[in-house]
Amino acid sequence: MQSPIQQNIFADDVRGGLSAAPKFLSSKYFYDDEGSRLFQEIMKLPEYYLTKSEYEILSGQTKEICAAFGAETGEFDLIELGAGDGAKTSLLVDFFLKRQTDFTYVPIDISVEALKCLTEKFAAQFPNLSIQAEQGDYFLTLQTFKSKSARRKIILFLGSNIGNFGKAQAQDFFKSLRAVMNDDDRLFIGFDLQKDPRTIVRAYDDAQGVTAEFNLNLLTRINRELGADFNRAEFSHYASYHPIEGAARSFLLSRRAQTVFVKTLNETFEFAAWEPIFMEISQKYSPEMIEELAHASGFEVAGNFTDDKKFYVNSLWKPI
Ligand code: AVJ
Repeated sequence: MQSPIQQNIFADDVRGGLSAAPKFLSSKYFYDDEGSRLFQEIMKLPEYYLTKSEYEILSGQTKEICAAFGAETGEFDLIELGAGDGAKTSLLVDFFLKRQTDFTYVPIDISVEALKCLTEKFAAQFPNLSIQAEQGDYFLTLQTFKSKSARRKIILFLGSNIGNFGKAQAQDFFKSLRAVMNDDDRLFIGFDLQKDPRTIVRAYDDAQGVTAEFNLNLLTRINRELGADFNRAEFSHYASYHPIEGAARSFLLSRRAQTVFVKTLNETFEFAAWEPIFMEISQKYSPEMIEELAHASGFEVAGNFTDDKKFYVNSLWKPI
């Protein structure tokens, strides 16, 4: 459920996206309760290597990663942006708790449902953990960071969530993070690396069709929340990878010429046969791009942790 203001922003964004040429919808709206559940399913898919690679890194190199955080002494806030189900984060939390480190875990997520699940799970798994969950858009929540506490901040941005930003947007995002960070704070980011395009396309076009469902669910959400009459059967999920840009993109293609009415907007939208709606970018990085991005946004790379296949990197950034 969203507030009336959020609902208006959603309606405006849908109007904007469906009126544009080419049409688009923002992937940030994928995560209603059903969308969050579908994303949990995606993470379990054999084709979706990202979660497995990051898990391998965080479980195999926990000690080195925590040492690189420099968090053995003093108290700090462990802030997680887009926390999701916290499966990977629990590896770090467990490690810190066993060393009696004094910290508060601050998960931030847009989905109420996801936060509730996470908080319950962590409360059961770690009775001694201090948790301070925050629901909201992390862009907005960010602004409250500086006033929140004087404690050292270790900010986690895992799961290749940064992939959903284009390159310019990613730089703006890290710059605004930098602005609320102090010199001894750290930022720990999960990047998906460039690799065989076939491996990437499979991850976004799985055999069971869960990713297709994940995309189509946004049409269902628009039907429910904005009174639209999208017929999901008339749209087809399509995933592509552009090896020069390193961009995986997904689209919903209109299978035929059709008209969709959105009641809340009191507007109709025309779709030509095979016209695409651009749904999501999942940017893949090269090591050079990561270095560049860090410097361009006011950081230096203090450490990189990769999996055996070099599919993925968790990069630790230090403000400069
Ligand atoms: C949550 C943004 C990392 O882009 O890989 C998974 C979302 N989309 N399958 C990604 C997603 C389709 C995912 N991120």
